[in-house]
Amino acid sequence: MNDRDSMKPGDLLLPVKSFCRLSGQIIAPLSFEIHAFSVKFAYSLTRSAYMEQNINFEDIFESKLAKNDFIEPKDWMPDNYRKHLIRQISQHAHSEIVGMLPEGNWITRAPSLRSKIVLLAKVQDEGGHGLYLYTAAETLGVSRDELLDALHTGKAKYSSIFNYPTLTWADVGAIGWLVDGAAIMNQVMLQRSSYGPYSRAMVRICKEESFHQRQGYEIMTHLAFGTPEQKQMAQDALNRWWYPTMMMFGPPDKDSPNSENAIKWRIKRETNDQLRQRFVNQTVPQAEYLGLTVPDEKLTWNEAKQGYDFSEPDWVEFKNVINGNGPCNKQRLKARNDAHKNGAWVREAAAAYAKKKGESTAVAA
Ligand code: FAQ
Repeated sequence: MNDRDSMKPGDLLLPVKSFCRLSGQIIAPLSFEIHAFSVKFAYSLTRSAYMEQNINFEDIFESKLAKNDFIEPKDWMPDNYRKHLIRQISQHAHSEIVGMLPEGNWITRAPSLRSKIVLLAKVQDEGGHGLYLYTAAETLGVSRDELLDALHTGKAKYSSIFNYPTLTWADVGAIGWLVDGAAIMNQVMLQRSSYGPYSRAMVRICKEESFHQRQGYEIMTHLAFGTPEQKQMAQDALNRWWYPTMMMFGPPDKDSPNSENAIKWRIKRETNDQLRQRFVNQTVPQAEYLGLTVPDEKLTWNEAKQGYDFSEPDWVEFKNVINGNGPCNKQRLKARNDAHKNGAWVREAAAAYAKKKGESTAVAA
C-alpha cells in the first residue's frame, strides 16, 4: 500500500468543503451521520475527479516543497510526513507545558513583586505556547486526548532540559537566558517550517521567547554584577545548565535518525549540530560580558571556522534523561498527571456550558 492509498477523508478538506458548498442544499438538512457519509462520498468523488485528471498528489506535494509553499491541513501529504509532524509538534507542545514546572516552582519565592509579575507572565506564555502547538498538531488528525494520554503515560517525549531541578533563583535566570535562548535558536528556523499551522504558531512563540530570553539575561545581569555571593549563584547556575542546554538541540547529526527526513521535507531547516554551534557562538560573548565562565576547558575560538570549538555534552546522560531516568522525570510526570486529574471538573464544566449554550441557541433559532 502506498501513501496515496492510505488517504483519509480529512486529507482533502478543502476540496471536500467546496463540494459540500456546491451540494449544500442536499447536505444541509441531513443529520450528522448522513453528513459524515456525504463527506466521505464527496471525498471519493473529489479523489476520483483528481485521478481522472491524472493529478499526482505526490507531485503536488513535492512541488509545493520545492517552491517553499506551505503544506496546509487540507493538502494531501505522505503518511510519514504527517507522522513526523505529529511526533515533533506534540513533543514540542509537551515540552512547553512541562517546561512551566521548573520555573513555576519559583513564582511564590520570586525576590520582588516585579520579578514575580514578570515570571508569572512568562510561565503563562509557555502554557499558551503549548495550546498553539496542540492545536497545530490536532490539524493533522490526532486528538488532544490522545496526545495528552501519551504524555501522561510516559510514552511521549518532551525536552530533556525540563528534567533538571531549579535549586536557586539564579536557575530562573539561567533558564530564561540559556534555555529560552536555545529554544529561540531552534524555533526561528521553525517559523519557516513547511507545515503552515506549525510555522504560523512559531511566529508568535518566537516573539514571546525573545522577551523570555531577555527576562533571564536581566536576572543574570543583576546577580553577576551584584555581591560576590550573588555572582557565585549565577556562576553555579551556568555550570549546571550549560550542558543540559546543549542537549536541547538533540543528538549529534550522525546519531539523529529523524534529521534526514526533517531536512528533506523542510520541517527542520538546519541540523542539530549547526544550531548547537550557532548557540555556542552567540552565548559565549554574553557570558563574557557577565564575567562568568562557561564550564568548558576546551572552549576556544576557531578562526578558520569562525566559531568556537567546544566539548560535547555527556550523551549517555542525555539518553538516560530522555528514557525517563533524569533527576526530575518522575516528579514532572506526577505533577502533570495531578494537574490533569485536578482540572477534570473544569473541563466537565466547560463542556456542560458549551452544551447548554448550544441547546439555548437551537431553541432560539
Ligand atoms: N529532549 O532524530 P533526532 C522550550 C529525541 S521548547 C528529549 O535528532 P529530531 C520553550 C527525539 O525526539 C523546547 N528528546 O530528533 C520553553 C528523537 O526521539 P523519537 C522543545 C529529544 O526530532 C523554554 C530522538 O531523540 N523544543 O524550551 C531531545 O529531529 C523555557 C532522536 O533525535 C522543541 O521541541 C531532547 N532535547 O530533533 C518552555 C523544538 N533531542 O521522537 C518553558 C521542536 C532529541 O524518535 C521554559 N523540536 N530527542 O522517539 C525539534 O526541533 C526537534 O524535535 C529536536 C530533536 C531538535 C528537539
